[in-house]
Amino acid sequence: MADLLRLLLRVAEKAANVARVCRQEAPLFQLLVQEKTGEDKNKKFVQDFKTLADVVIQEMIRHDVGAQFPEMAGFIHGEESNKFENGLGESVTVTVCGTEEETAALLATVLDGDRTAASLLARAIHQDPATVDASTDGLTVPLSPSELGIWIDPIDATSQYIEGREELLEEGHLSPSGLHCALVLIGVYLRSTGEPVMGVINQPFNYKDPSGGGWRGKHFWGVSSGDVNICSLSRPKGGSERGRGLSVVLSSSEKPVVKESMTSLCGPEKLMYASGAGYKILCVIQGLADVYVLSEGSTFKWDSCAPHALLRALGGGVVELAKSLQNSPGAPDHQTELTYHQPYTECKGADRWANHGGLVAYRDCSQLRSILGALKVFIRGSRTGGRRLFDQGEKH
Ligand code: 2IP
Ligand code: CA
Repeated sequence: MADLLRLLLRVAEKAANVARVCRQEAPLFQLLVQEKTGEDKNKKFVQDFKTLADVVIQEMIRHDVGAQFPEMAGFIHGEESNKFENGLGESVTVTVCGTEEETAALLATVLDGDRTAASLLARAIHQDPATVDASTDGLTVPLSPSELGIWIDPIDATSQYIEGREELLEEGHLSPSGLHCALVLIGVYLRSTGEPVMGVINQPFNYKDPSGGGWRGKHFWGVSSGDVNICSLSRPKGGSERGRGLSVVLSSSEKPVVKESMTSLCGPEKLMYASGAGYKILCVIQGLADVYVLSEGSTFKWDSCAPHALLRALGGGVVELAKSLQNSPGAPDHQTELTYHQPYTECKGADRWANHGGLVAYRDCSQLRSILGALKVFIRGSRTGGRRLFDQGEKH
């Protein structure tokens, strides 16, 4: 299945192109940042352009993967539905057509006749990027398409993507917010067990070409299946391995009780905040943070599947926080690893696929244990804090 990996790298690059084009081309950018205005005839659509961009990317990936691997066609899932209603109240199903012209014509019906925007978008969708990652040459992956499913997040950290702040990055430091946090995430899981086995991450806005050529992207990939554990990045040296304290990345909207417990564990200077669920896991993959702790059920399968596969390839993983806190010490970590094949049937809509019990992303099992130990001690010492943290886990 190295062919699947190469295909995913290519479609992720195409997706990154679409994301860049939507910010670069004025007619698309205007739609992207436009706020809904009261009397606007197109108000339903204008409000939803970001969703259209997401749907277009998701459908493009679905189209390309389904064409090469028909066995996977019914198992390619994403955040968005491809049914749209335009400003005239007509329902349109967005798909990628056989030719650029046909796709442009279809998109124009959702864009209420805006042919310029529709053509620009269609051109980006039908462009084939030349990039192939030579590091995948000679790779053999012991998996077959009929046992796999896919989760797509066309653009994670959408709010950062729309806002578009260009942060200056310091070597070895994460980006708390801005365009760097926006990622294309494509994760592959085993239908039978839900284990994440392959992941591709594309960061469309990795650095700006100093000669004025605009933003350039960067991709990361990993495969973790049986004896094969390969990642495009090597395992970073960091954390306890280098004798320095543990560093933790959190969402800025994390609960105070978790912020406090992590501050007491690693000290305020090792506590960082960043936007984007996928980006925070990527920070752990890159060694910019040792762990990412999230106590809320605010992420979904499409946020975590791809980066989870990379962490597994590096010897780490992503566990469900609520389950891990209930586990007895010494129980194997793999029992609480997130899986990707089963919905919460008692929930509706996107919530069926939420990571309800929160999560901890880690590279090193001993660091995971330190985090869980610290959270347990803190919860025992603070009754209300404990109750608040467990609310999430008790729901399921
Ligand atoms: C979001 C996005 C948010 C994240 C949230 C995700 O996905 O990654 O940034 O919240 O969990 O579901 P936070 O930044 O607080 O971690 P999307 O942008 O695709 O809706
Ligand atoms: Ca997301």
